[in-house]
Amino acid sequence: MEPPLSRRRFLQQSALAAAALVGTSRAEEVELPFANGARRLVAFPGKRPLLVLTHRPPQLETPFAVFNEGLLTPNDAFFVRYHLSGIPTEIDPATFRLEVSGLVKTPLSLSLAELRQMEPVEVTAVNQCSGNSRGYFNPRVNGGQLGHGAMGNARWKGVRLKDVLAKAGPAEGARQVVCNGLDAPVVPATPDFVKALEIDHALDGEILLAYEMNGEELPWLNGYPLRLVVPGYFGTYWIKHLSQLSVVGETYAGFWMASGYRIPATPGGCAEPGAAPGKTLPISQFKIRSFLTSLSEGAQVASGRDTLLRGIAFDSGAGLTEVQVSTDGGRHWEAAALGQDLGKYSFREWTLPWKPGAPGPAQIKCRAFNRIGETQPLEPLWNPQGYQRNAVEAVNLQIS
Ligand SMILES: Nc1nc2c(c(=O)[nH]1)N[C@H]1C(S)=C(S)[C@@H](COP(=O)(O)O)O[C@H]1N2
Ligand SMILES: [Mo]
Repeated sequence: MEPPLSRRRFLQQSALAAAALVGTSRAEEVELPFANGARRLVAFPGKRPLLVLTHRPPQLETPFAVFNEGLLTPNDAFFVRYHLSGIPTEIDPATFRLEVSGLVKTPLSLSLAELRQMEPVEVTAVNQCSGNSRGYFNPRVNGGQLGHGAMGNARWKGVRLKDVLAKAGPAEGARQVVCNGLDAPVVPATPDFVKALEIDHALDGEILLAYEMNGEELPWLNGYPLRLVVPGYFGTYWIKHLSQLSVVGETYAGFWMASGYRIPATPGGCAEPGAAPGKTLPISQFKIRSFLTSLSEGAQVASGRDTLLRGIAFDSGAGLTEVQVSTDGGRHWEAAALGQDLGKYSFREWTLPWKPGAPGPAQIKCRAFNRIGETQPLEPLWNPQGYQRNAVEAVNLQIS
């Protein structure tokens, strides 16, 4: 371990070149279950081999089996999403500053040491990309063809955004907080990745500026040295390498708010394939989801042998009430047992004992329910960007 206040460097060129080389020669491959689903497993700096969607910028997906190993996703297995190839490659934690400006009484320039002196807070929360599971959309849509691995659950430690904003003192007329990180476009035509939070949301005390993840400093590719954690909200708001907060008096109109990451303003955020685009809204909170993790597509199970089905569920923080499981493709449903509660924004484990019947094919499905009456649709909803899939997923097994 380097001392905490020395310069940190991400050996991008050499490491990415090495990764690319591995990618073309001996890397393992996995096949996601949709067209063009072949993915190389490549280890980027600080990461174990993950499914590569793109090298530059790094877009890496977690192998699904990791979700069966524990409720917290290990840092070296946590997915990675960037939009811009200009990711920071060198950051000096001694000179790094978070600037807070705009409609505030006292503009701030905070060092990491100053942030660490503020009251620390921890939350266990799922980070999930809006496009998680996009590869399953039918009709297919543009964008990264992700399996179910663009999500992860971690214990985040940092300071409340609310406390940082209170130090600056939002002025009259404050409407949004505009958030930017150290990454930048490589050509001026590409809009910088900047997101905005409504002021009430920013001040509700739930959002963190995190400097630790699962008890360690943030991995480089997950936003070292500081990132936003926006519990219950899609990953697009979880700005990495966070360096600027600006309080504004209007609705911020940057590309990634006004054009990107928007969903149809319809119930469920869905649309008919081919329909003319209508009114849209910025994507916001997760839809409720659940997955079987203990058995994967095509697995063999023994007829008559006691088997424990296990999986995970999560929602946007409303509170899970039940997970139901079907072992006959959706005809009958049974309530699973819910595991330890790590907090309302965390993955929750579910288990159900099962004795597979006569040899032949079997299909397992699961669906979660929460306190506000949300559940998962049996048939997938569609939208043109391939966002927020939460349909009941089916896993086909062979009983032998
Ligand atoms: N600075 C910066 N932060 C970012 C992004 C980005 O491109 N740049 N992508 C966002 C998106 S869309 C997602 S899904 C999450 C992914 O977080 P992770 O890479 O730590 O898994 O980061 C968010 N924060
Ligand atoms: Mo994302």
